[in-house]
Amino acid sequence: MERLRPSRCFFVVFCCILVFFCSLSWYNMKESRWHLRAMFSCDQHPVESTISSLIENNVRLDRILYPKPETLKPPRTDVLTIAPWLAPIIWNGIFNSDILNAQFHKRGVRIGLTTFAIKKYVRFMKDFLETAEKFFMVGHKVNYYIFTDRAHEIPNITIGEGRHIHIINVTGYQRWQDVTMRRMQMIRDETYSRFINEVDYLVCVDVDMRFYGSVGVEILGDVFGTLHPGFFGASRQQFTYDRNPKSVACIPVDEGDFYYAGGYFGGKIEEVYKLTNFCHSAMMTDKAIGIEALWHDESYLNKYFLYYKPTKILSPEYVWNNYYGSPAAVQIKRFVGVDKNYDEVRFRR
Ligand code: 5GW
Ligand code: MN
Repeated sequence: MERLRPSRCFFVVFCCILVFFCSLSWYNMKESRWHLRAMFSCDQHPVESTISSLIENNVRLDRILYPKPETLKPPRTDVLTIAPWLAPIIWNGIFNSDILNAQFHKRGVRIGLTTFAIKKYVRFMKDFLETAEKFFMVGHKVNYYIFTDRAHEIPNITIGEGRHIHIINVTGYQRWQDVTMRRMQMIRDETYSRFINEVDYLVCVDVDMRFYGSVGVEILGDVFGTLHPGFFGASRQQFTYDRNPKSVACIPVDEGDFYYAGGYFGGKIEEVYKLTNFCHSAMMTDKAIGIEALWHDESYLNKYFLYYKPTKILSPEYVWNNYYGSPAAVQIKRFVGVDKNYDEVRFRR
């Protein structure tokens, strides 16, 4: 019998070892398919890309001096400052504007303020804009979006640097209920076609208002609503939600967190799209069976916020009305309803 040549012997041993390692690594690969997939599906390691962008942008670390937050001494104990779903409720005294401004400036945030001045409501525009220039998002990039059917009556006001007024021509609806309710549809449509390219956040407010105090980036968040000044101390039963089970806006008496004001909401563009799209669609569903919720757009907004909780909640400081007096909890009235001469401004209500 011919003896196995040493070279052939080595070859056989080599093959055995190769087969062993191949099967071992195949087994490992099978166990960690996700790992392989992750390796091939990521173009770039996320941490590496973040770090390289940090280096490129030469990030500055600015020193800011301010009093230390005191864990055992909350700044406000007279009001609720956080909802059970961990959304902060913004009251005077609980935030530091210097810290917030510094954070938002670094991001170069762009803010859109939408309002409607249809028919006789153009008369509120001058005070609204003049006071907004003094108090609304001072030092930030602001676009005013004014929906109106009387563009030529919008006053010419000098606007600060980085701020612009944009007029959006719309036709006014005959019924006043439609004037207020169709705001949801118009904001939704402009959000989709325009706002998404121009701003990061939207703040959507009534026009029959005036700013008296600072309204800054503390209000910004994914999606925010505002506590109605007439109901922040009220019980569920007292909330004027729509109670008609046939309406999409219906909220049963054993549900509800807060009563939110129809005249002040906002958030990131995508969230405002979702909110306004829900409210408009719900209104159309009701309209098809001949119903309209008790407080119009406000009722649908309250229904939305019951199931899609706002991530930030503004205290009534942000939508006050002087016929609610001056309760101790409201230390600043930042944005206040202007007295309307009901017969003159409104035709019927
Ligand atoms: C007119 C008559 C009755 C109700 C609303 C209007 C109306 C509202 C109008 O003719 N033109 C107009 O632009 N609006 C817009 O809808 C304004 O932006 C106004 O701030 C918003 C909501 O209507 P308000 O302010 O009369 O509603 P409340 O609940 O603040 O009294
Ligand atoms: Mn109003």
